Amino acid sequence: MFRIIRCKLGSIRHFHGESETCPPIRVYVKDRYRHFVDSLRLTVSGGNGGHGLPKFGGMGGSGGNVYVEAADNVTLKKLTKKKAMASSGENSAHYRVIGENGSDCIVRVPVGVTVFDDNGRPLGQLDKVGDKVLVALGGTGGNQHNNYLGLKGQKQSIVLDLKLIADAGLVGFPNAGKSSLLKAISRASPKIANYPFTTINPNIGVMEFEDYRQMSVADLPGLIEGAHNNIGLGHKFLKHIVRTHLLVFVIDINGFKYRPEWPQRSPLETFLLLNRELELYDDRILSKPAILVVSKLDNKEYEHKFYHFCEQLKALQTNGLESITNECLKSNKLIKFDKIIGVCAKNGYNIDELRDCMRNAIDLNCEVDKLKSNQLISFQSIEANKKRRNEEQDILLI
Ligand SMILES: Nc1nc2c(ncn2[C@@H]2O[C@H](COP(=O)(O)OP(=O)(O)OP(=O)(O)O)[C@@H](O)[C@H]2O)c(=O)[nH]1
Ligand SMILES: [Mg+2]
Repeated sequence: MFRIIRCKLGSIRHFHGESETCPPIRVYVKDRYRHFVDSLRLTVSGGNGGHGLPKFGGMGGSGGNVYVEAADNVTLKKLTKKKAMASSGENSAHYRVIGENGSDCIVRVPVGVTVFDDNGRPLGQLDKVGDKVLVALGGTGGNQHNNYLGLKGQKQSIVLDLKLIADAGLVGFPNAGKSSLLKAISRASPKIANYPFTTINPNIGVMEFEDYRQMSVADLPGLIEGAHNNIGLGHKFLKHIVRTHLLVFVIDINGFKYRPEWPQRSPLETFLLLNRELELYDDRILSKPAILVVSKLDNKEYEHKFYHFCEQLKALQTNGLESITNECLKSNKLIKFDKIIGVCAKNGYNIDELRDCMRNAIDLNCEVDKLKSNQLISFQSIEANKKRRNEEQDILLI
């Protein structure tokens, strides 16, 4: 009988009985290398300027510059080299009096990267393919102004910080059904399992519609009570939702319980805890457009639970946060949902409605964000858009 043993370096040994029958075969163990990199430090050096030739008044070539450019199909993880260096300019010589310039070095990074210098000052933001930032200038070639001595290229340490740019971000506690939802609404196939922190790195799925409109959705690792104290995976991945147009809160209709010794939280308590964790990370997130998805509504029995939860939320909106007595659940501000929808990822219940609802919300908010950034519309028209959104704000009941 064959036994397969996973060895230290991802190799697999086949054993037949006690004796080894073949040498180890190295195979790629996917999970082992699945490490998501969203921040990286890099040393960049511009090329040195070439020396001039005083005898002939010859000028050295300038050193190349280093640029960081946004491109498709690259990840920060692929940037294995920690240094990026442009080439130096050519010295002036009797056979070529004007030296050639050094070639530029281009560091290709994924879209969504912000480049910072060593002091944390932003040098540029790369939001679309082709966006480019100059991070190190090449030295000037030697000429009569610098005594024919080529200057050194600029050298500095930069930080590349990636914030995924997805249209919508799924946030919720572990096991809420975020990845199952991503699978149901898009073609993504994330890992799904019945234990907390199945997702340890963000997954991106693309929702496609009949008119070829595409929208990206990010499934983030689950947050838990106390994430602000770095419990669980902490707030590490929350930076990725800061730039999404829509937040999708996913709450399990059965509530949440992280460990047997922890209290069982009702859906309302789960919502309040999630709200609190987001507020503790950055309270501006709570002003973002959001919808609430109540998951795992497998059958009619859950209907009354869902209605009850909606009633509780309505009461909370009317009575305000003062009505909450438990200090652990308190926040200063409550997120406002554009829609509340009950779904079941397992049997596809309300999934198409959710897709439509997300699309409408994203389209509306993309429009507002675009106009805001281009400053094409006046404050009044932004307010009009907001008003329109508020008017549309109704509860979609099953
Ligand atoms: N009954 C039922 N179970 C579901 C449904 N959706 C997801 N589940 C189950 O809930 C468990 C957790 O699902 P995931 O999609 O992995 O949850 P998650 O929120 O991504 O969890 P983390 O990655 O740990 O944060 C799995 O066992 C799923 O099969 C549903 O609609 N009905
Ligand atoms: Mg998951």
